[in-house]
Amino acid sequence: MKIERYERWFLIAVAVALLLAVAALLATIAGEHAAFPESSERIDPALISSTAPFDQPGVYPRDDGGYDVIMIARTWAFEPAEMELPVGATAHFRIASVDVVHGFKIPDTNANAMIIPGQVTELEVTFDEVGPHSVICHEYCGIQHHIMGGVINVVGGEG
Ligand SMILES: [Cu+2]
Repeated sequence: MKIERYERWFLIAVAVALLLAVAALLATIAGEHAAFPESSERIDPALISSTAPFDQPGVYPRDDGGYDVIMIARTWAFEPAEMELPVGATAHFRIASVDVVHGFKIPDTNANAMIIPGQVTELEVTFDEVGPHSVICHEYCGIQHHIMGGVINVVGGEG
């Protein structure tokens, strides 16, 4: 089979572009730690309020300088709904739903996950900007879905 010279160049250019796209994808996964939010464990929604750590939702300092943020999602609120974190801190969120599927989004960060009943959703967010950050449920969860939200106040940065 004869392939014209320009056609061969075009085939090579397309192959190179495809390889570059795959390489960029792999570099993003490896370099930026791109990953789906994981279901780290399963939990019975009926037992959440009596199961550690979800029996005491809140913000807890970790040994590595970050924070564990334990949250419960329910119709139609996050618990805690308001919290404070120092700027530059990495928050390790663990979120569980006691009822239906909820969403968890913090605009302008990498936080964008679903909170599925029966699973614990884990994600990490590093807060680099001082100020209030909205927490939004972006998964329709009932008639009052639009009021479901919270706020993370990122404070500090005196240095
Ligand atoms: Cu909702």
